[in-house]
Amino acid sequence: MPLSIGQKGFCVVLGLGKTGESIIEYLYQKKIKVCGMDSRVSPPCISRLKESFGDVLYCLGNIDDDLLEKCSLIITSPGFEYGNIKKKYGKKLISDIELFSTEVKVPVIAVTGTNGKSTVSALIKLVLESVGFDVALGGNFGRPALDLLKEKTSDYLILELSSFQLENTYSLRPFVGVVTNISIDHLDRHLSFFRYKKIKEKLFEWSTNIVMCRDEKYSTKNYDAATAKTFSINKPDEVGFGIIEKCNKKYFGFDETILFPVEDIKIFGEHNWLNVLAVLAAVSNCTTLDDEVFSEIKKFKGLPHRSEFVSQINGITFINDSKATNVGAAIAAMNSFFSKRKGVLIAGGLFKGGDISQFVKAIEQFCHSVVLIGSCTETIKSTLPDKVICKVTSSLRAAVREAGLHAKVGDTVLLSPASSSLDMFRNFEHRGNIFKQAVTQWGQNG
Ligand code: UMA
Ligand code: ADP
Repeated sequence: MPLSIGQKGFCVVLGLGKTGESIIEYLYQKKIKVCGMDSRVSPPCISRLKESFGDVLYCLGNIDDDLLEKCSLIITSPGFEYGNIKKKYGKKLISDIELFSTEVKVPVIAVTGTNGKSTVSALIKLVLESVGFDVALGGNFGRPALDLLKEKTSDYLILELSSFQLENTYSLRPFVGVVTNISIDHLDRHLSFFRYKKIKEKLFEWSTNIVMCRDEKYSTKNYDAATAKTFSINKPDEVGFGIIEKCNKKYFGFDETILFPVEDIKIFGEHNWLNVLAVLAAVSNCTTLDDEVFSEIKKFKGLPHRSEFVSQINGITFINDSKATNVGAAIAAMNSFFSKRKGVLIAGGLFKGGDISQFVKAIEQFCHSVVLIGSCTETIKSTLPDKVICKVTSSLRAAVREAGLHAKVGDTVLLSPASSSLDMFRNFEHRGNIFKQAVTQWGQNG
């Protein structure tokens, strides 16, 4: 267990992005001496930081080992690749989530998992608000966790947590902990699936009420009927949510109770059924599952860049799933959009590591054509069978034009890259927005 905030000495904050800024503000208000470090010479928020917290020491363009040695605590941003710093100073290295955990008084609903975190977190917030709770949401969702401590009237704080944020966290004890699913991701950072999985599984130990998927291998080991609320794409059971089939119609259900028809929700695909079941299980720890809850879930149209309908042009449907940055997410999207009819997939980018063979198997099953972009095109192309048409383009706009050439009336063109966007775009939102513009342009020109 790392040291607590040094009363004597000073703290070092690694990374001066959104998280770094929130940590500096937090420590500054507590009158703790702090030094902010960033490997960039001019991180985006540096002028704002210097204006608001002028007497903080900023170390830019390099990481000063001498200061790391002398400080009493190092607090890292999730995206900061600390490599040797962790090896050398691991005992005094913590995350912003650890700081948050030592201070928070309000019950926390923590959501982690490989895919579906944002969708589940956003929907939990909407549902709890609809029944009258005051709720704030942050963490990986965008608003740093320490900012949430400013919310003085909240009944619940919802934290979307990435593996990077859970990694140097020790004291978080959520009232509800949701693990949506676990599949291969971020191998570039965690090096092995085992290590990545172990980090996510911390929530099983820490949460008073755990919510998890019965269909996943990880859950069998951690399944504790006494405290767990589980969900499954199959039939519900006495402690679990699931899908009930009656007279050829599917319903969300708990035990033997039918809750509402699956066809009433607006978000698309079986993966979103699982997300809805996770939300039902999570909020059942806070409120009664009644029509008010169900109607909020039915209204939810989903978040941008996640299985987002863009338009239908000349009988071809375009879907923006830019947030699918790993293999598991892209397979879930293909399964949703191409299960009745094969379509055209646009994929590729900066590959984070994952089971390429599963991805290729899904492409073979679901796609008649694939258009590849980004730095991992060769990795994917070399493994594809000849029967799938495969084209490589140098830009996303060209990929949309190429996809348009191969799509037939009635087909869907799906951007679901299975890779991060950082080799060609600022982030997944930038990639999704360029895709949407390219589709509109294609419609006007084609
Ligand atoms: N930096 C260095 N050296 C490095 C790496 C980064 O100095 O080796 C510096 C950068 O120059 C930059 C700062 O560190 O100034 C950036 O820190 P950061 O990448 O942690 O960015 P933040 O702005 O603090 O955003 C982080 C999360 N980013 C990552 O985990 C990469 C945001 O999640 C999160 O919303 C935010 O904190 C608030 O909690 C984004 C994300 O991409 C959405 N998450 C990944 C994902 O969803 O897959 C995990
Ligand atoms: P996260 O915050 O974990 O990245 P999101 O809700 O933003 O999750 O969804 C990201 C992508 O993951 C979506 O674009 C979709 O392709 C896929 N996805 C969403 N929910 C699930 C799920 N339950 N299982 C598998 N894939 C999913």
